[in-house]
Amino acid sequence: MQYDELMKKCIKLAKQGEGFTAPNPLVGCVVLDKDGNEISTGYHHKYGENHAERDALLKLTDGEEKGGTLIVNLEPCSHFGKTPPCADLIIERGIKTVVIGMADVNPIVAGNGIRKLQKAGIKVIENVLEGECKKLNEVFIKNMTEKKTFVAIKTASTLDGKIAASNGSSKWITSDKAREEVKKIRNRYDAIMTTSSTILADNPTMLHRKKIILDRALKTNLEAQIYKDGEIYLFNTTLDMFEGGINFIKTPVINEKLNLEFILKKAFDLGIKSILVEAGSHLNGEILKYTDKIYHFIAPKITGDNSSLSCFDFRKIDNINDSFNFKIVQIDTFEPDILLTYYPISK
Ligand code: AOF
Ligand code: ZN
Repeated sequence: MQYDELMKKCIKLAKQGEGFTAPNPLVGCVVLDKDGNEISTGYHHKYGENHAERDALLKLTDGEEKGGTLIVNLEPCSHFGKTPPCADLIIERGIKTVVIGMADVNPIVAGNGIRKLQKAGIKVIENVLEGECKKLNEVFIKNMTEKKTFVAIKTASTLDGKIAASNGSSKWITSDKAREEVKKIRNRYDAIMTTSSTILADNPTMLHRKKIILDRALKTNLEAQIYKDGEIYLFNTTLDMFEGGINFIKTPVINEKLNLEFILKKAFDLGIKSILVEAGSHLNGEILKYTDKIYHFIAPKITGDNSSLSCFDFRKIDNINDSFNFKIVQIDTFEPDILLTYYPISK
């Protein structure tokens, strides 16, 4: 209870690194002096740079942290990586209490940081706001524990669950405010993923550093907007080469569709640790079983169109009990639209 607010501050600081720290976690840190006054903050800015604890402690040069408290959302590291162990620096600086949000899931740290601190006589308070800290680093946790890429879907529908009118046009379902939010969501992920169908229907730009495009028969025009920026990974069934700035990746098929398991594994091996899928009904449906999180914008509109697709149209079921089930964890408003954020309950 006592440290909840400070842990929230660590989470907020950590988020400043969003989009830059992968494959490393998001970490923020607050330092208090022996009387409980806040004297420094820090966060992990970018992959390869100082860890949050080091960032905060190196700002202190007069020893005012001696006997103080350090709050951090992830267990301090104990290993020599890109930088020396944070636990050593914390000990060196004479910190008396360390408050941690969650233990590190990285096997080379996993409890060793905590033990190192305790051995040096530091009091360690664990699992403060653990749930929120785990949510903050859900991508890092999945990568480390399952050795798999985190997959999120962003979709936008009308109240009747439609993503397009019958002519296939879906580009402008939601408002400007919702679309601004989509840009922020995109930035949190290493890559976006879309399909030839979406490119052919909407010619979207989808500004991003890395783009995964599923185009089995290479139907899209390489002059389309989407190809104008970012690193491109074009999964298809024929070409396997790097040409014209595009990584063509030859991909096996299952039931005439590109093999998603192959694609996700390939992405992980290429260092793409999180993906935001922005496509239509079919890919959304096919990838649902590999999906960790869904961002679903809903616009207060009803098309009533009985021939247009919904956001996840991919099969026929006879029993509602065969549905995929989710837990809605957040509802935000982007006037006049809403955003539901939900996670699969079991996979
Ligand atoms: C970070 N930032 O603030 C903390 C991390 O590759 P390295 O040497 O930077 O080490 C990365 C590991 O360090 C990471 O997997 C995690 O276990 C631990 N803690 N990492 O990038 C931080 N505290
Ligand atoms: Zn560290």
